[in-house]
Amino acid sequence: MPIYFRDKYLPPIWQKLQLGERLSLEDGLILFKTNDLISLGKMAHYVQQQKSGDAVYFVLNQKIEHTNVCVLSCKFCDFAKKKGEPDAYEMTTDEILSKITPEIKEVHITGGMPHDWRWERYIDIVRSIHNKFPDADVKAYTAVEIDFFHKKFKLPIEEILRQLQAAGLRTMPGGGAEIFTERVRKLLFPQKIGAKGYLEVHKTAHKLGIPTNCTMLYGHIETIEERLIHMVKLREAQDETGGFLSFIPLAFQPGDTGIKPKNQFTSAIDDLKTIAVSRLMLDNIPHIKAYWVMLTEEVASVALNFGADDIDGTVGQERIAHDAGAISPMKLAKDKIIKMISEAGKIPVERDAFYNPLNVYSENVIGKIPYLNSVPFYHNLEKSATGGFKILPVAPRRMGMLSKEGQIDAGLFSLMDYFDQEENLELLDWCIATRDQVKSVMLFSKEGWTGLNGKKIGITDDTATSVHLLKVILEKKYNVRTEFVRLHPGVNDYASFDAVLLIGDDALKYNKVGLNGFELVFDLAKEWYDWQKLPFVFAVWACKNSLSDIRKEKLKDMISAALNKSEDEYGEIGNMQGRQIGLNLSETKEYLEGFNYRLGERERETMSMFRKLVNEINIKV
Ligand code: V47
Repeated sequence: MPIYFRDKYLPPIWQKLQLGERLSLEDGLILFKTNDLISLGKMAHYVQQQKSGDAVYFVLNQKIEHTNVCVLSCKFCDFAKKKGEPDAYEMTTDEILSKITPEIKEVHITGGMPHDWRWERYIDIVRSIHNKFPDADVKAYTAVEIDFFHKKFKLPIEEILRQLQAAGLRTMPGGGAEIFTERVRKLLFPQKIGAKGYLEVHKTAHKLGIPTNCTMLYGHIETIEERLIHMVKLREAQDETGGFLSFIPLAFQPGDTGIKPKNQFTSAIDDLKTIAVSRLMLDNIPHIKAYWVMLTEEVASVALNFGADDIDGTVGQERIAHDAGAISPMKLAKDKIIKMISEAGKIPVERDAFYNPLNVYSENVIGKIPYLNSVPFYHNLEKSATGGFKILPVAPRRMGMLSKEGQIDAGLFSLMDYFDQEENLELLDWCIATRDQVKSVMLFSKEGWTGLNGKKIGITDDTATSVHLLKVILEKKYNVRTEFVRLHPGVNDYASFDAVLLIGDDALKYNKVGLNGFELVFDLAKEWYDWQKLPFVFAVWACKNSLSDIRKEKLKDMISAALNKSEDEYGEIGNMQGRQIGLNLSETKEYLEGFNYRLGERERETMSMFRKLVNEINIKV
C-alpha cells in the first residue's frame, strides 16, 4: 500500500526503514510529534508485516494475581493494599488452582509482595500449576518480584530463577519496568528497582534459557523523550541477549491514583502512536502486544494495523488495571478474539508462551519460512494483493505440524515434511535448493566430524530437514553415532553441547561472527555437495491437494510472478532482513544468489537420493 506522506520529516525515516537501518532517538521524537498518524501507522504496519506477515497471536491464558498485599506503595498503583485493609486478599495454592481450566495454555502470575510469605509458597504455586496443568506454560513473577525474593530470602537472582525454572517456570512477564529514568522513578515508585535492576533480572533469565517480555507504563508524568530512552535501553539489552519475546506498552489507568484526573485515560491517538513507534524503534524485539485490557478492545483492534501483532489473550480475571478504573471487560472469550482479529484483516493464530502457533483460524493460509533465503518468494507476494491468500510466517518444523492438521493451505515446506505428507500435497515447481554451500544450515562444533562420535549435539527446535541431513552425514558419510538433544524454543545455553545445529538467520549470523566456544563450523550443504556432487533441497513449494483448481492456478501465477520480479532486485529486497543479521547489501545479494529457486532435474535427483538415505537411518529427536 503506497504511503502519501503529509509530514515532510517522515520520508527520510521511511527511507531508513526500507534500508533496514536502525532508528535513532531523534527519529523517534519526529515520529511521536507527527500529525501524520496514518503514514506513521503504515510504516509500522510495513515493518510488522516483514516480521510476522498477517499473523496476529493470542493465547488462551489465565491471569493469577495471588495477592494484592504489597510492601511497596507505588503512586500509580491502585491494586496494592496493606495487610488487614478491607480489600486485601491472599490466595491459597488450592484457590489458585481452582481458577485454571484444562484448555488454558499460559498462566500469567504476578501479584503484590507481602512481607510474611515464605519462599516455598512462591515455588509451590509454580510447581502445583505445572504438575496439575502440564500443557499450560507458567509465566510467572515480574523482575520486581524476583528482586524482592532475592533480597528477602537472601538468594542470588540466578539461584531464585533456577529454582523457579526447576519447579516449572517457562517464561517471565514484563511488568514492573514502568519508565526507566531516575526522575520518574523517584517521583512515582522510589522503592522499586530501576532500569539497572530490571534489566539485570531479565538478562539473567535469558542466560538461563527463560525468555521474557518487557513493558513500558506510559501516559502519566513521563515525557516523550523518556519513553524513547526506555525503548532504546530495551533495544540495547535485546542486542546483548535476544531473550525478549514481546514488548507491551501499558496505557496508564488513572483510577484514584491522584496522578491524573480519574477519567483522563490516554487518547486513542497517543496509544496508536506509542504502538507504532515501539514497532519502529524496537527492531530486534519480535512481537508488539496490544494489551486490550488497558487499551480497550476498540483501540487494540485498530492497533493491529499500526504495528501490533499480538493481543495477549482471554486473560480471565484481571485486577491491576480494573482496580485503577479500566473499562474493558474482565475476560474476552476466544470466539470474540478470533472475530476481532479476523475483522482487522489478519489471521488469528492461537499460540503457546513461546509464540509457537497451535491453531490457525483462517482459510487460504500460505505458510512462510521466515528466513532470509525465502525472501525472493515472499517479498513480492506480500506486496501484491495476494488474491485472498494470507501469509503466516512459521518455522519449518512447526509449519509441518500445522499442515498435518490441515491448517496450512500452501507454502514452502521443509523437504522432510513434504515427504511425510506427500499424499495430501501437490508438489509445485519451486524450491529452496543450494548450489554448493548454503551458509545458513550450520553445525558449530568443538570437534571434527569423527571426534563427535558418542557426543551430544544440540539441535535447533525449528528444523525438520536439516536434522535428518545431519544424521545422514554423520552416519553414512563419517560412520559416527551421536546423541541428538532438541534445544527449546527461545534462548539457549549452547555451551553445554559438543556441537550445535542452527538453521536460518541464526546460523547465518553466527556463521559470520562465530559462535563462542565452537571453533569449527561445518556447512551441511557443502558436506552434501562434496559427497554426492549434488545440490541440496531444503524446502519445496506445495499446496493441499484439496485446494480448488482455480486457487491452485492463482497460487502458481502468484509465486511465479513474485519470483520473476524479485530476481532483479535480490540485494534490495533482502536488505531489511539482511541488515538485522549483520549482512551488508552485497553480502545479502551474494547469499541469495547462492540459491536455486526452481525445481529441476538435479534437485529431483537429490530428493530421491536423500529419501533413500533417510530411510536407511534411524532417527529419534
Ligand atoms: O507492573 C500498575 C502496570 C503492570 C497501573 O508480560 C498499571 O505478557 C496501568 O505487566 N495503569 C502489570 N498499568 C501488567 C503487566 C502485563 C500485562 C499484560 C501482559 C504482560 C506480559 C504484562 O501493570 C505493572 C505496572 O507496570 N500497572 N498500575 C495502572 N494504574
